[in-house]
Amino acid sequence: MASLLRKTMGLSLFLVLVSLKLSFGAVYEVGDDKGWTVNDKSYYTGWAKSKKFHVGDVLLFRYDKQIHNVVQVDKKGYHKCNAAKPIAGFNTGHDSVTIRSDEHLYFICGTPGHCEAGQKLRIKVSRSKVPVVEPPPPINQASFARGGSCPLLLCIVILVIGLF
Ligand SMILES: [Cu+2]
Repeated sequence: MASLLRKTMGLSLFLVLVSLKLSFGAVYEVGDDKGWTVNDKSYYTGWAKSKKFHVGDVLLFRYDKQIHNVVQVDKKGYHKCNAAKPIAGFNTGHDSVTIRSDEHLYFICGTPGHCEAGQKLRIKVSRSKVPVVEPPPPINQASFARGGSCPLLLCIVILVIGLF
């Protein structure tokens, strides 16, 4: 019974660790030190191209809220610089947007003329973020009563239990 409890606790810990690892995405400050503002026309395109975005990552928009805002729009709104049908709007000057799905995201500034001048951002989200489970370190097989190999998940559970 005690051993079953330990195994269950070990498995729970393992699952918690895996889910924690999955929920921590990267945080990207949009525009880096320039922030969210009017730059040259291709600035944000170039900025986004240099990154690889995944579900769980966070986009941080920093800007002067007296001058700019952030409007999430659809593809058409992005290309036409039209903020009339916003998906979401932000105006605190320090807004975090978490990428929730692998759909592409489009943001523009709602201040007249800013999007046209290049304050627009398209985020292409990479499909399928396969959770990276590091391979367990080599195991001394003598430590296993049965010897031989074991299924990967069982090995990991045994390793986790061994941490207790
Ligand atoms: Cu603006």
